[in-house]
Amino acid sequence: MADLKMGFRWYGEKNDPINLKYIRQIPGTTQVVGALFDIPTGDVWPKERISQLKQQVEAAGLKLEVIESVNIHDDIKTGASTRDKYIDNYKQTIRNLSEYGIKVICYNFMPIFDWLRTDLHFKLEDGSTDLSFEANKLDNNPQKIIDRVKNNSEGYALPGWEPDRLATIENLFKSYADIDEKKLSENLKYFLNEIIPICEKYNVRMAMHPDDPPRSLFGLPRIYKNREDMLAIEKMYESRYNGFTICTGSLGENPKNDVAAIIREFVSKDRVPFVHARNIKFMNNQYDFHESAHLSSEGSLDMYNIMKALHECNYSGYIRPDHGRNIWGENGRPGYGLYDRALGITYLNGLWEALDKNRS
Ligand code: DNO
Ligand code: MN
Repeated sequence: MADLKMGFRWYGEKNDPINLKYIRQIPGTTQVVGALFDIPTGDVWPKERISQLKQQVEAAGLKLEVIESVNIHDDIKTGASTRDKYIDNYKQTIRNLSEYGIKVICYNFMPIFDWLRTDLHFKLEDGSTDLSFEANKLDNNPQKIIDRVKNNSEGYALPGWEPDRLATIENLFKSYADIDEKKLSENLKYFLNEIIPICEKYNVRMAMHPDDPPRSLFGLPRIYKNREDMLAIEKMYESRYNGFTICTGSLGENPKNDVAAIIREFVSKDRVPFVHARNIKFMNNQYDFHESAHLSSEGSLDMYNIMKALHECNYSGYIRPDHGRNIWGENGRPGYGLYDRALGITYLNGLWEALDKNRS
């Protein structure tokens, strides 16, 4: 039987209201997916800090083997003359993480900002809230978003749009003026050529996260949107250490992506060390969506089919529920509360047990 290594993303003692003890109480959960969120992008992660995080997690009876994310400095993405310095730092971070037993690093190659939503408190019929994306609510003028974040109307800043980053965002947009998909891909290839040999030596697998949503926004290039992009990325460096995070939600946000087929193809090639499982529901047109509970019947993705694809490939890697709704009055960090992600885990484990028993 293939064993899932089930994990739960945790933002750290200072930034996450969820106690590690509670994560330990979610049945079938053994891993914490963690990061050092206060280390500026581009800096080396110090050993003492990694060691401290690991000790905390282990003291709670859990394991720390997956980091999400070690973010990539924009100078690497734009191919600026300073990129080598940041790549050297990245290599040192890989070595440091390996010393503490880290096996997988999740990262993304999205310009300027991470995943993007237009509402962090989208109301569902049952009174719970979740994240949503509606194209017509996204002003394609980044300045308007900057103003919105400055007024802090969201309560929480969108990732990548944190208030302390706003001053630099305008300059960052300028630095991408000449960067199209081709150039961004060349810069990814340059980065992978440098770091994958280090990953091989230190046994740390890279797992690139899809662009979310999987299409260009604000005219910025996006290079991990679909199967074709994955084929191009895997060819950039042929190694199982050059891998993918398959995020069912992010890829599923384009109805043309057949997530189960993508899983079958890339898991069987051993290019998938990490999976994010979540469901989304299309609305308005086929490209707007809100996130939903994990259950197939609650969203547009067939989560049974997705888990079945993993099971057929004997997937034995790391997986975590991705985002969850805000339920039961928790009022947690949008997308990252305790309760709905715990329900997600229980559901995913239930599907897995049934798949296992059905086979044997
Ligand atoms: C969205 C989330 C992302 C993800 C980062 C990885 O689906 O999983 O926040 O963690 O993009 O770098
Ligand atoms: Mn994800």
